[in-house]
Amino acid sequence: MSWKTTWTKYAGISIVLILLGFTSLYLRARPKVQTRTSWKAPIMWELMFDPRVYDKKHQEEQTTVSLTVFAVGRYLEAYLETFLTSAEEHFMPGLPVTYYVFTDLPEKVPNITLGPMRNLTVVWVKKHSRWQDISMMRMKTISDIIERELQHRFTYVFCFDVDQIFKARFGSEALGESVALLHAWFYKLPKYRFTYDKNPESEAYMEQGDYYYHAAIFGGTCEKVKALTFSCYLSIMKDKLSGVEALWHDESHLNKYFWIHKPSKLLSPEYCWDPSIGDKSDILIRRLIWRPKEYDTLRTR
Ligand code: 5GW
Ligand code: MN
Repeated sequence: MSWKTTWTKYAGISIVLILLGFTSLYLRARPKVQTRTSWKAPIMWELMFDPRVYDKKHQEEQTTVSLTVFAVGRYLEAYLETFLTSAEEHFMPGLPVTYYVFTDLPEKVPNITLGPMRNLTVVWVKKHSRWQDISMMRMKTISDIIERELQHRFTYVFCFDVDQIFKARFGSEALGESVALLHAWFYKLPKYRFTYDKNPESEAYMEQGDYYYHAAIFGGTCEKVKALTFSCYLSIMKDKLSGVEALWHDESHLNKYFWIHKPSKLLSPEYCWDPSIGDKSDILIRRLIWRPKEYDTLRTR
């Protein structure tokens, strides 16, 4: 074999290896949207990844996933069953998943047929009288359950609002150390429109930020999500002592946290889309969609 053939052979092999190294993410697959943050965290859009690569990796690593969801008061009957049955179809297919359902009505949790390697645990929580507290105090409950149970049993924990339904794969490509979701209503807006908390008296106060994140989904390793939820809980309690409440409650605190502690992965609004938004031009797949708010029946107080 001549030096030339040898050289070509090694060059060929190197190129294949380099390509393989990059194939977990094709950052150029979606030229019209941002696919990476300034701190080099990927923003996951359809076509950027091969789901099989991620599934194989996580199956080999024996990744385990927990999902937390709250269904307190009337939200249980309105949303929980469709949330869970659709999650069975689309959330982390092929991986072991345990749902943690937090509710004040444990006996009303529907009996769902679960796939192999999938479990559901119901945890009683008290119903706070103010809806703002129902939403905010999730941070404390999640922090507690990670400390008590999840950190010993699962690699990752993902925390979801219940008023949504899975429509397509929401798979292992979404897993990462610390994962935040771009808010469907804000991802295209200029920064000055972001609804951060602007009251200097609040712990959530911020003048500027990177993105506007949606609190309907966040996740990561147990360690990172524990740090996030505990920090947000402390900020919420400090605000209570100061007699203030952040503009968008837990979401304001979440945005402040992710401004200081940059997430390692971002999910595009394909992972949590509001079908009532007119401009769908960037949305190639709707993995999860918001369900309509039944304000009259659910939010009477
Ligand atoms: C009820 C009235 C107003 C606001 C929240 C609630 C409420 C929320 C409730 O009565 N029971 C309940 O379980 N929640 C949990 O908090 C659900 O998991 C819900 O998805 C989450 C956040 O509340 P959302 O979905 O009404 O908030 P947004 O930000 O989607 O409007
Ligand atoms: Mn919601």
